[in-house]
Amino acid sequence: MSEEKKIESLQKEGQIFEPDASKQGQAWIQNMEAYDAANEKALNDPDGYWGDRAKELLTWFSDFDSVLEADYDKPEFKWFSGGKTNVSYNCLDRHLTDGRRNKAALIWQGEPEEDVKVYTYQMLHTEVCRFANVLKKKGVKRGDRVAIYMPMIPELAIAMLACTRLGALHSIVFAGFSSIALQSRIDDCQARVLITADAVLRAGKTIPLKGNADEALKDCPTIEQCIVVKRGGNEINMVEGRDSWWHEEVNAEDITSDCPFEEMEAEDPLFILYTSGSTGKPKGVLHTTAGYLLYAAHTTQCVFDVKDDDVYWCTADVGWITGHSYIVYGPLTLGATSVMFEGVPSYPRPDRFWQIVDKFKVNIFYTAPTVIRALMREGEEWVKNYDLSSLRVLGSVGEPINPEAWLWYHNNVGGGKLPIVDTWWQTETGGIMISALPYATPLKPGSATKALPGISAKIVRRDGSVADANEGGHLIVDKPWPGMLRNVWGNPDRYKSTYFAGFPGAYEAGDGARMDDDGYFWIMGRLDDVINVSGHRMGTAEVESALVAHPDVAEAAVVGMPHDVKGETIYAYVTLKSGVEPDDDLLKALKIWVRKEIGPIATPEFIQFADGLPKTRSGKIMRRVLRKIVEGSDEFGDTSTLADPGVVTDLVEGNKDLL
Ligand code: 6R9
Repeated sequence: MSEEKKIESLQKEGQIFEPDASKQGQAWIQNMEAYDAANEKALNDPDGYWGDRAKELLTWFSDFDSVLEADYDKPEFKWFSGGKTNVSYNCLDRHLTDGRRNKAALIWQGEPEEDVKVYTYQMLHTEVCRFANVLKKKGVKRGDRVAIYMPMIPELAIAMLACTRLGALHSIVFAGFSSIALQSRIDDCQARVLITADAVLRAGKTIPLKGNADEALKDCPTIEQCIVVKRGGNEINMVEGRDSWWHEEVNAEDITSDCPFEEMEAEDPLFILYTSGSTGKPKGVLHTTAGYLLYAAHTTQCVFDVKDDDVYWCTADVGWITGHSYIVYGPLTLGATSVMFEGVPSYPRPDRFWQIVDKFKVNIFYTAPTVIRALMREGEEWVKNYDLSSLRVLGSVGEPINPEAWLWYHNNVGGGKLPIVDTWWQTETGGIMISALPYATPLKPGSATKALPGISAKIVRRDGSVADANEGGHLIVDKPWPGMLRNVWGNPDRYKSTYFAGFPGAYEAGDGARMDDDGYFWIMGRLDDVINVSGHRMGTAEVESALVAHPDVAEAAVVGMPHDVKGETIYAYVTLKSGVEPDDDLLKALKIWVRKEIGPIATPEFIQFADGLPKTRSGKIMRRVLRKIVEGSDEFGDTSTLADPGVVTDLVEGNKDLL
């Protein structure tokens, strides 16, 4: 069957990909009976379930007295009260005596091919202790905030773990953010120390970074010290008394000296991470010690089924929550081998990811739909040159994966055999909430499938009543889980109003979703991305999926455009695959295509062909900007997190031509 036909039949019949029978029973949760049993136990006896998991996965210096104290009114959630532990101890020290000290903890692939570093657990422990001693000398102590603004280099993971060793909170700001974004985040959390680098190596270029830090620090009175890693070797400005080189600081430390870890309370703050800024002013999401670490480790185990001799690779940047939980904390708590890659998928050629998979014989590969679509655009020849037979589990995160991209990933990367775990979660949830379990859950392309055991996710109407099957509604979680955020830094009111005010007794995710007749979740995207056409709710993601399923389309973004009669009408921005020229025939064909795929109600009234879409640096389309364009407004709000602000000017021109 041709790929197109297959997609068509998929959407019509809701084709299900059953787990490969010959492999079933191998994963951590072996089949749906085991899932049901775990889920039932976890929902009926959460204290028993999470208490057992906490003892299995973490090492405690003092046992906890209670598993959970929850108060939705305050709101306040305390997990594992009375328990004492330390994150860096769980990620490093205990693996020195459990048979893993010579095992690779981190395999780092630099942007230049020859730049590879491998840190065993022993070596990583040494480096973390050394750097923790540096921080200690600078006066960093329990409860202090340390800002980190670094490229994807090993020192980033070392810095994080060093903070946790001392009980200091890190606040990582993605190195692609501007100085303004950095300044406002440092200002919000009042960090004492900034750790950065001279430059970021990206797509063959040396992009200066320290200059941004200098710019930000002009207006950051709380920062006393700035430690700089040499990565690019470019000329930088060092401020006397404030700035120092990482290598000089570390070399001054005794290579053999240990750094004692702090015994932290379970609920002591662990880190702050500002949400990506695709909506409104960034919020400092606060995670705490034991619950977060447990949840990161637990989900790494059940969703990715990481085995002891696996090579596991999550392609996210550590600057996002995905990198925190699934490059560093989850895998290292389990004693796994985690790959960290400095470069980009498309440089020097669009085969870099597959080359790395082949080179390190990666077993588990976790990436984002935006990456898949970009690589899909380049054609499957790039995948074919490599031996990807080491792969066992494929993952996806960040946005709904449209069936077209799902199938491409499944067929070309997964050889038509591998399960794709489409993982729904958020910065706020700390770890994966809704996902298939590999080799257990029957898969439906485009659906994140079912909530993990113990995660009580529901779709409700505005009044809190549970939505019918296939009825779109608000995604909420009405039982606490260990990885949930504990506050918005410095703003408890916002914590309450954003997450707990909408639906009493539940966490509100802010996403729209529906559940099908089989109890599978279909995430429609942020609720502000839902379009209401003549009273029919429509996920922009659904229309986008349909457009992207067309063979000529590379990417699509759909927004609602105000309409006198219908309330809103659909306006689509479309980028085409290389070599395809836009014309009126294609425009008509696309409208017919969407009409056929979803129904007349979903037909875009306008389709604007564009060279690029406005994306945040994490690859999320900034729909807020697209909506403003169709409203004819030029008040785009904060666009400082856009990867390429120039795209917006082009889109405004294109919009004028069209209307
Ligand atoms: C992990 C991460 C969270 C938002 C979330 C949702 C979207 C993430 C998704 C997904 C559909 C998935 N999202 N994973 N939508 N399917 N598998 O991305 O965290 O950056 O906080 O974004 O991303 O809209 O609410 P974060």
